[in-house]
Amino acid sequence: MILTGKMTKYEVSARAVPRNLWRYPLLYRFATIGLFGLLAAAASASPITLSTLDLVGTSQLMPTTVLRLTPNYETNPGLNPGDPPVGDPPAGAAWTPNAVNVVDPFAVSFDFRMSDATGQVDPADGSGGDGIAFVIQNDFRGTSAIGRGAGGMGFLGIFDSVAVMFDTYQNNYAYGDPNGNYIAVNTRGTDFNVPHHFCTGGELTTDPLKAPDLPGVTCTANPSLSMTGALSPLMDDGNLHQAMIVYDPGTLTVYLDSALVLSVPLNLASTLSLQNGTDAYLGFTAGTRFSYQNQDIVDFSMTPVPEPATATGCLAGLVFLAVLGWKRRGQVAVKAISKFEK
Ligand SMILES: [Ca+2]
Ligand SMILES: [Ca+2]
Repeated sequence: MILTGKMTKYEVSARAVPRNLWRYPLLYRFATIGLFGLLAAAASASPITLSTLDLVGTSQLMPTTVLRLTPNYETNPGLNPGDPPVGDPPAGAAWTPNAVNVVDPFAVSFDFRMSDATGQVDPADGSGGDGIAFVIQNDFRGTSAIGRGAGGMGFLGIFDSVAVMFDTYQNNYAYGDPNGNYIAVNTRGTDFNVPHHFCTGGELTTDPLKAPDLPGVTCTANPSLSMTGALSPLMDDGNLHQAMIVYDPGTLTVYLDSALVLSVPLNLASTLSLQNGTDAYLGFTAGTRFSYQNQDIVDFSMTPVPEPATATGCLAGLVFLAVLGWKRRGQVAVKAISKFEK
């Protein structure tokens, strides 16, 4: 249920357990308790109020409780594209005020909207850039962390982080973007993160013969764990899109509009340096420059996922309940037939 669609919120209370439960056989009691345990775990889906996030750079909370990571600098009155308010190129970030456990299984879900795409044309997908990233980080700046805008998407330069990039602008040889509408998962462990995908000849580039984008920065592995091909439709088409990211230690899986688009090997506990060995900040970054768009987060929630052993126990309970129900119906039917035969 958690892996394939929107998170469902259940209302579960002790009163929901049948009052006459204890009259039933022992196995039935365990199966029932297992089922309600599963429902209770699902009920702990926690919406994260956008107004509680710590905002950095161009991020602002709109009156309609939309988190705007970057505005479109070209079409918003009062904003001068040549003079963005924070840095150049512009970048925005927003973080949970406290670090949260990221070593146990969890799922995050958010809706995003990238609208009013104008400006410099990306041959791969038209105007509009540069995209939004979901970031897990324990940077030394904490909730003040922010990286470079434009193709840096607001996370280039954030240390000790993993970024899930929803990239809407194809950058050149330096970054190696496959197209102008794809998703990738990037990390350089505890070093600062980058949107570059390849490490070629010890440099972060796809073409070592050209001047490096980050002179003096060396690498030993590709920053991208994996990336998709061109997605459809365009993520910056102005419509609301739902993203879900599921972490099970060893694997990070990304869903877009309920479709599985990427699954990468990742162990956060060994990849990052975490607070108390367990905690990091969660949040979003975005960047823009010359190719403009509003980049918004509309809602955000986090759900602990039951441990596999618990989930298996609950599943066994559900199967047992189904078998019990089938047998019970059979007995009722037999009794009913016997009644008529008398
Ligand atoms: Ca675009
Ligand atoms: Ca890009």
